Amino acid sequence: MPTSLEDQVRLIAKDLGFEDCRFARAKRASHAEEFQEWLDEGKQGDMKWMENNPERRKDPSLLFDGAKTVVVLAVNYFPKESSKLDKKGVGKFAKYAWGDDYHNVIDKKLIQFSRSLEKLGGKQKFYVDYGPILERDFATDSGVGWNGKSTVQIHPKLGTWFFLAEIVTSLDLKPDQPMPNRCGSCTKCIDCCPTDAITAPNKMDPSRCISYYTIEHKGSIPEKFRRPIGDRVFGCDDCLDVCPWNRFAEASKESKFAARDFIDMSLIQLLHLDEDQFKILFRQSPVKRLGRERFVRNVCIAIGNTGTVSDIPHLEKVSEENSLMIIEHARWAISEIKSR
Ligand code: B12
Repeated sequence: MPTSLEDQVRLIAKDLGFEDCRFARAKRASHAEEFQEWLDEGKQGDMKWMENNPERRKDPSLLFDGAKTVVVLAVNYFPKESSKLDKKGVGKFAKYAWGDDYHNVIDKKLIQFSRSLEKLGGKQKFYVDYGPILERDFATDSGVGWNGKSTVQIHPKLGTWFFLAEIVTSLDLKPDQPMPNRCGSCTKCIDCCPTDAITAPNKMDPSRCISYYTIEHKGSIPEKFRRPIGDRVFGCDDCLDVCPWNRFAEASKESKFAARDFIDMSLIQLLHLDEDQFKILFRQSPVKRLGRERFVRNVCIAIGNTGTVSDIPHLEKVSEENSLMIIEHARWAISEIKSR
């Protein structure tokens, strides 16, 4: 039987299937100033929601009266189907999006977690990705991992393939020690980025990041980034794939993160999804939030980069649609194929 409050909380996390659970003080984030600079420089781009309530985002003790501890949780999402990459004519989805939407999967566990903490006398707010909290700052403070040069948190056993979630609680839990940074002189994540988005260690510029353009950006994708996007249709894993710490990664036990069939569909099949088919195919997937128009925009780029003349009639068909954005990207793809 666990005796300390901290051990009781860790046991709840383990029972709910979290791979790691560590504690940090709910206080102003150690890198709050860097975040403010990031905002001041407009790095959030189309992610306008990042501008909401910056003071609260920088300091979880402002989330509610009596907030004392950030419980930082790690969730492994490494899909066991990870070998299925690089098939000709098939678009690439970032691995975090191969299965069901992690927000829903993890939220359910956080609700249960919070109820258990209530029984221990705690008041809580919890978040996974969407919340006003600098998740990676508190992950570093708690020692769940260390901040990699790509800004992705690295866990000594899970590598880079884990989601973060936090429960901010009024329970006073003894903070864990941060973990030493073990990147050493390695710069693989910086060197491999096709768009040089990692501008210095621990600094990345979303306005150069393929993940930003294919997931968050709302309009036309600037031409200079289209070729580097290659065959990617949603997100980018390059700075994660090269990380040497991933050699220890094991497949996630969460069946909801298992790869869904769409990761094997051809680019041409994806190009011709109508609105209803898009919604059905990506039901409960993070891709759904992108919407069909932006998804087809991405697929056009991937076909432009990898397709052959036999794909041109398919691109001509979508260029008859009434979305100016789709028409423009389909025409770009046709001209790219013709220029090869
Ligand atoms: C906005 C956002 C994005 C944007 C911007 C990314 C960015 N690097 O800022 C875009 C769309 C590009 C993006 C991409 C991805 N994202 Co994202 N994203 C977020 C979100 C919502 C906010 C991040 C943020 O505040 N950015 C602002 C900058 C200033 O903050 P930051 O990079 O987190 O930087 C801070 C840390 O570096 C911190 N820091 C912490 N420790 C240390 C130590 C030192 C020494 C230093 C100097 C700094 C430092 O200081 C900085 C300033 O506060 C978080 C969820 C959240 N609420 O935190 C998820 C989150 C960061 N994303 C996540 C994921 C999975 C991804 C992708 C891997 C998805 C993909 N495959 O396409 C990529 C990775 C790209 C990358 N290299 O970061 C996970 C990362 C999990 C992990 N293991 O790190 C998060 C935590 C979501 C989650 N709950 O799991 N994302």
